[in-house]
Amino acid sequence: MNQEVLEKNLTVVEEDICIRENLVYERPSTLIDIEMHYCPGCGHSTVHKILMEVVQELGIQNDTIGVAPVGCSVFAYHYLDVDMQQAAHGRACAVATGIKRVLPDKYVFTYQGDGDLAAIGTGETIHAANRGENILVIFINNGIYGMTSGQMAPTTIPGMVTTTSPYGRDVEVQGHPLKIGELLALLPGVCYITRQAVNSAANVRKCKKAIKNAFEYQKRKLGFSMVEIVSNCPSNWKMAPVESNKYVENTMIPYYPLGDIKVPEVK
Ligand SMILES: Cc1ncc(C[n+]2csc(CCOP(=O)(O)OP(=O)(O)O)c2C)c(N)n1
Ligand code: SF4
Ligand SMILES: [Mg+2]
Repeated sequence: MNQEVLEKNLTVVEEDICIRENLVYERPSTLIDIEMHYCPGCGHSTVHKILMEVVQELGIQNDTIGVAPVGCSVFAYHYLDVDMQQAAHGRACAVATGIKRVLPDKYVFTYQGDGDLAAIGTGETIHAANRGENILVIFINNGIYGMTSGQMAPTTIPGMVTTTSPYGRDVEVQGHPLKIGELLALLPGVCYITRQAVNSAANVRKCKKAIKNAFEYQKRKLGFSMVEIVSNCPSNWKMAPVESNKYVENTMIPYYPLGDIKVPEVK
């Protein structure tokens, strides 16, 4: 209990208001109370929290099924208190397709990194989107293979240093980064594509709203949705968390502009 509550002789209701006013962090009941394995300042943990806040606020915990990837978020099922299925590397959209087709009334989402979704899983992602599978893809774009210690990903931006592009990504040699959001938006089966970020409080709020929209579109059976989240990897970027969030703002977002790329025709 904080000092203000202890010092004042408050009624139970006043005490509750006082505690809430001073509240800066609250774990949603849908997020398991266990220490996460993510590096300090990593965007994965922020996204886990807002994703589970949305599930809690929509009251869909018992009707939601997530598919975990291979990547740093491989253990997402330890934290997200909904039914979860582990997919092989890159295959989350295929697994989610099967789950959704068998259980069409459930809310089904995948949670995937850029190596998982945009490299080994490009085929599964594009075909699920093209078929208009009524699933939500949460796509964490940190421009790197985090789990395997920082190799170049298809999303690594030009000039970005990784262990396999030590002089910075050279588009003449390694090609241009894949803008998966813009690519998928071209497909008729796709209902909603938005690019968000979690590097600032304002962006976290917008990102949460986008995830909520996507679940609502899924409820209305509008088709494939993807919320791409431009995120950080302080460890492999070799930056402190605050510096990595500045890099997201100043270097990643100019390349991957935020906002809706495709929205349903009938909102
Ligand atoms: C079939 C297969 N190929 C390669 C790997 C090695 N591998 C594990 S995670 C990963 C990439 C992870 O990067 P990303 O999906 O961007 O997730 P992040 O760790 O950055 O969140 C790779 C290549 C594997 N586990 N299985
Ligand atoms: S290696 Fe990078 S992506 Fe993985 S948990 Fe650490 S900071 Fe996050
Ligand atoms: Mg990654």
